[in-house]
Amino acid sequence: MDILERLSESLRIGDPEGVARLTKEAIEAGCEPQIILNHGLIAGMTIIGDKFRTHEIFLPDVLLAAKAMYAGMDVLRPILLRDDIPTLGKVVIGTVQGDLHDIGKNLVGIMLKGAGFEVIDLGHDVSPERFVGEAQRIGAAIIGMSALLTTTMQNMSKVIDLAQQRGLRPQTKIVIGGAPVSSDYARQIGADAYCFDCISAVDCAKRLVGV
Ligand code: B1M
Repeated sequence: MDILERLSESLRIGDPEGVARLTKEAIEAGCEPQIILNHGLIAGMTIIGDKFRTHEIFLPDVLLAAKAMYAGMDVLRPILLRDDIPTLGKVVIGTVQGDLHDIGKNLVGIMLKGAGFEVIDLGHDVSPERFVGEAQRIGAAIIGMSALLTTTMQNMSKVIDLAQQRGLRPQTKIVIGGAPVSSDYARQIGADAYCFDCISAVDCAKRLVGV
């Protein structure tokens, strides 16, 4: 079995030590960090999602897989982050109110930091008031929102409405992402962009700040 398949399997059985060790081994074997992320860690988590949907596994299994995912991200983080580039602008990022899923949002944060953005991560379950208040306080160029639940994605439009009321629009750009959202949804709620993954989020953020 190839190392990335073993990594994905180790994540699926919720083995943080195994995931950390195999992530290091993949790096030492010369694998690109983004390949390790996509074909090892995210691939494993996608299978977990499918099995959870079909009731083959249950919430505690998903939690263990999430812990294992973080063990891999901890190894990759210092490699993906570079501190030798000038700042491209400030991004306030968070998962919307009512939503605890933060793995994808954290990956987006890491990739944006690695590309040179100053990222202010508000965490998960972030209220519209916090998103907008913090963006206003620090003069953010971009507000980035993540949602993984169909029941929480509607909270994105509350943030956009509040940003509009406080006079932050259109100069503060709004980027959204997460499994249930799409470009159509972004258009519908008046966001500036939808990003499919953490790689496209970097290109998208650069385009929005004119780099
Ligand atoms: Co939950 N969960 N979960 N979960 N969970 C999903 C989302 C679900 C699809 C599973 C399923 O049924 N197949 C389902 C949602 C169904 C729906 O709404 N239609 C679901 C459910 C139902 C729930 C609960 C309600 C379960 C329950 O309690 N009965 C509950 C809700 C809790 C809450 O939020 N209030 C719940 C809880 C949890 C855990 C806590 C156990 C755990 C989260 C742990 C954590 O995040 N710290 C968890 C997990 C891990 C998942 C799955 C399995 C994996 C999510 C993940 O981390 N994926 C997920 C199934 C799935 O998505 N396939 C599922 C890996 C991550 C890298 O991908 O987050 O999509 P993702 O991020 C991507 C892109 O979307 C994009 O870039 C990232 C990578 O490149 N992206 C952005 C994301 N945000 C972006 C922002 C951007 C740009 C791009 O710009 C700002």
